[in-house]
Amino acid sequence: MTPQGSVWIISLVFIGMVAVIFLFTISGGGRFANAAEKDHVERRMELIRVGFFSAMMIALIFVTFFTLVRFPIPPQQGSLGASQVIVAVGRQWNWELSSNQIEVGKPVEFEVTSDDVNHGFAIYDPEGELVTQVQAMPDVTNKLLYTFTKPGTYHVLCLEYCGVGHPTMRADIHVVAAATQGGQSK
Ligand SMILES: [Cu+2]
Repeated sequence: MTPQGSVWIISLVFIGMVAVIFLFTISGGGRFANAAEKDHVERRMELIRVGFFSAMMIALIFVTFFTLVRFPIPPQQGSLGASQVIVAVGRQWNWELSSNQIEVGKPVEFEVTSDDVNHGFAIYDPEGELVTQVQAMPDVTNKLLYTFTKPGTYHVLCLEYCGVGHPTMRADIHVVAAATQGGQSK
């Protein structure tokens, strides 16, 4: 389901729940035989309201927890343990990559920085869809961890306007089948 679809369903469910409370309140109001009955009904209504909103909060916590997408930026301190590491430096106006060969199916750690101004390090797949990105900043190394799942020629583009040569900031990354070493890989 698309994120928009999920948001629609969640919104409609909660709108429905609030509507039920309104209808319940309206239908129960303004007809008490005496003060004791009014107190009794009001206490019952309060219990129902508290229970209802508690249930809503608990449901919301569960829905939120189980629909959260893992934050795509890995820990920035220490090693990420990836077998492939590529240092990427952005500058006006090109990308310098320590390697442009990546083995498919194995995590690769990008260590991204800039020589001059802020750039946006973005990797697009062969169909032109953005697969991952991180900011390239001077004096800072941002780590990006990504596992390519299909081979092909990927393109690195700059996502942050950085001067007249910005559209020419382009590099290719070749994602290839895993090398066979000692017959272990297949
Ligand atoms: Cu740039």
